[in-house]
Amino acid sequence: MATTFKNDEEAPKEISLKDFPADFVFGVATSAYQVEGASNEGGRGDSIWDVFTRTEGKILDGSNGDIAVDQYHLYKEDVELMSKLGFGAYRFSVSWSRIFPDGLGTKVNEEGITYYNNLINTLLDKGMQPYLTLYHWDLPNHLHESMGGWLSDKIVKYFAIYAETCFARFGDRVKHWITLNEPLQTSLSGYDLGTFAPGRSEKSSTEPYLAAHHQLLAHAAAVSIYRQKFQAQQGGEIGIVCDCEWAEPFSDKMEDKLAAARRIDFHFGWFLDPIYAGDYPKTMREKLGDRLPKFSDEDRELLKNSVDFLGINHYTTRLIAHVATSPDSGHFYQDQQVERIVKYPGGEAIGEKAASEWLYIVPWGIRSLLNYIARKYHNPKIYITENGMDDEEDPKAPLHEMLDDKKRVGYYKGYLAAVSQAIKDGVDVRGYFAWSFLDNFEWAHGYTKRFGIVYVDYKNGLSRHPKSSALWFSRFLKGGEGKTSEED
Ligand code: GBH
Repeated sequence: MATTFKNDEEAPKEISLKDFPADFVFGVATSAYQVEGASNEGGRGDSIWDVFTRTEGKILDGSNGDIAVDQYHLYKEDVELMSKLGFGAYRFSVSWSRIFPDGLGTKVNEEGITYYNNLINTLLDKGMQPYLTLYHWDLPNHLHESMGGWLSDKIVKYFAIYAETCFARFGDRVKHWITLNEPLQTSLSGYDLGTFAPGRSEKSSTEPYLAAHHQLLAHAAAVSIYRQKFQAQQGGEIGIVCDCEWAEPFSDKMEDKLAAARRIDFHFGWFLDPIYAGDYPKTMREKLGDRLPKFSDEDRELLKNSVDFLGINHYTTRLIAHVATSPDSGHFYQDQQVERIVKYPGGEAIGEKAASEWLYIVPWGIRSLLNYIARKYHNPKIYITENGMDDEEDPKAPLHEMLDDKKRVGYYKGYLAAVSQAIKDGVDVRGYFAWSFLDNFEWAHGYTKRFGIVYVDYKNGLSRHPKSSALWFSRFLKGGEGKTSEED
């Protein structure tokens, strides 16, 4: 059973750089569709998100990523600012349809290559390391329309061509590769709930599992190409990013403990068990039967140990109880028979809520999660590839109010303290990326939620303004104690 750090008394109140190993990486993260914009420039083809955002009712404020925060044109200023704040790394994603506009991989779009070369070179000039995600949800639309995207096994081949092209063109300078961002969300939100592109919920008892299967095979194919053809000369490393909410049993009852374990299996064991051990978790195989695709012996061999590191996106924690019928809609939750709860049995909230309904602030959850992963998967090398919280957009609030993000400063201090505790527990965490560098297009929530440590003024030329949290990071990274008192 999982170790918990609930009611943790040891968690330090203040943290400093000295609480982390000397070579620990601190970075910021974004993704292509959320920040780049320039959707019709540079020879880029449509992705499924371009099409999805045009569908009435899918995006809360009716917006899209056509312009987003225009990083395509503002990348130099952005890199300059990250570096000035003291970050050593930038995790960004490549828009697949900038490299291959129809996804088929027949002809490279050189303008797309040039854009990422410029971005990568600017980072290196500033002494920052690029962490490149190949896929952060923006599938070339043609691959979806013509063959069903992630539902088709043909996608494995097209992803492999795309990945190989990126290794060949960027790998002389990019030493940290991520194949997929949160394959769970592609499966669950894209093919079960229908809240993300491609917005399917027609066959939600089977399609999420099929989409996950093909994502795993595509990941394994890309890793195998990297290892066989590039890794020896280029000397980089490759991994995957999974989103891992922590699941704490609601009570000491055995059925709740089993429910929490099941929840973890369905949430990230779904991807990590195949990647570390070559097959889906037993709980999933038992519950899903024939709805869960099967790996061939060859698949298993390709999948086993197909990562040099594990990227973890972590935001929040839930209490988990066993229920016959889950209150959450979606087949995925019905299949798990769990209820995700935000109040302890006594009625006390698990943590303060951020702006998004799903995001409760529970710093000890990340320490429990990291310890669980270290124990279950033989202490892998880990990067926290996303961590952060959002504020509600308020078009009427004065700028100085929006920049004064005390709650976010508290979030980062709490979570970083818990990460440093996990390192002391023996978990092999090598780096940490704040989500996000900038306010940006928050998927189905459009621009109504702000996750940035840097504010973007949507009404004034998308100008960038560091929030208190960015300034806090800056002092922290320069070896200051990380106290907020100076600006309070
Ligand atoms: C990450 O996903 C993404 O990688 C990143 O692109 C994103 O901007 C960031 O989180 C913040 O959301 O309100 O019912 O629609 C984290 C996992 C999956 C959590 C989708 C929120 C939406 C729930 N996220 N989920 S709902």
